[in-house]
Amino acid sequence: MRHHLITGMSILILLGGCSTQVELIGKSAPGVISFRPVQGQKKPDEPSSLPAHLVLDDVLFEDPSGDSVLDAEESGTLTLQVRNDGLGTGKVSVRLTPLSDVEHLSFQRHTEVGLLPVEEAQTIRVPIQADIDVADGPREVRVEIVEEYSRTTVPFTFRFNSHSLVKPKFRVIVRSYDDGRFFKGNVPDGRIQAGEMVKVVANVQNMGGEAEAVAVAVETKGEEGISYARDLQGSSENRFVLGKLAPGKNRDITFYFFTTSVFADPKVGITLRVSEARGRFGVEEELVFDIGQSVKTEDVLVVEPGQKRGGGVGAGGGFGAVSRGFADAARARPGDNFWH
Ligand SMILES: [Ca+2]
Ligand SMILES: [Ca+2]
Repeated sequence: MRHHLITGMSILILLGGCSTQVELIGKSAPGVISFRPVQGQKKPDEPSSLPAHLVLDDVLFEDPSGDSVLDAEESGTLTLQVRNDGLGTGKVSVRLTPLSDVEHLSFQRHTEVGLLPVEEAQTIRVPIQADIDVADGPREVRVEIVEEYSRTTVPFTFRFNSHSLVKPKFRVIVRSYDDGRFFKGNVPDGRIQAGEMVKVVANVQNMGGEAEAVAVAVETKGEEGISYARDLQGSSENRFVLGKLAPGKNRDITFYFFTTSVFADPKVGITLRVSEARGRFGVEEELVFDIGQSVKTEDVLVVEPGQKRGGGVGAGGGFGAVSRGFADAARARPGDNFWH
């Protein structure tokens, strides 16, 4: 049974100043020991016999829109290029500690990276997400690349800006209408009379930020004496799918309404309900057609493209700025402010 006690143990053999680690393997018969070189590989969490030394070669922040600002609903990536120029394998993790308000931002506070052998580099990616309710503001996060065996850290302050959502804002107008001869009962005088069939070209314009899955439902709210038709074939389909509506873009929708000849109300109200993918920026607008009157039509407004907000990764954005203090930082030890 004696051999079982040494099976799996490690022996450090010093060869002319170089160290080679070997590991006993198998269940050798008593008195016979077989071994093979481990070639730098160690069991997990087994500290290296020589110290690692981590160097932060590069820091990069990327975001989907490419403006280096973390916009609402974006997921950016903080990329760290770490190299071990020490003498032993390092065990690497990354710790992020908020130094500013990080409400509506989410990121892993601690990420295990794993073992980093001597002379090897590792790219570490830390996702940072901003949800829909994130506010405008500068943000600061303390980033520590930790070498777990020696408990040394490479710390720096990562600064970036977050921007709140530019909300979609819909404008609904009557662009044009027609009480013409397509229906023989019409009096084509530009005024709305009871008993007429009116063709309406309504327009939905996005005056705000990006909108997806935009749809419009046209409703007469079941009011008696008013009927809706999508076309002159009599389709009752009242939902118009507009899809993506970029800032400043607009789309026409065309539909018809008609009233009975005994329609007594002073006005016809048609409700347009605009919805979008996020489910919270839709609008409901009533288009009003006064009986006996002509209808006020409006033009689509020209929307200036929104001023692109600057900011970037802020003061700490450039790697030059971020890299200040690396040399000192790398020597930080437990008990220093760098740790915990
Ligand atoms: Ca962005
Ligand atoms: Ca008329």
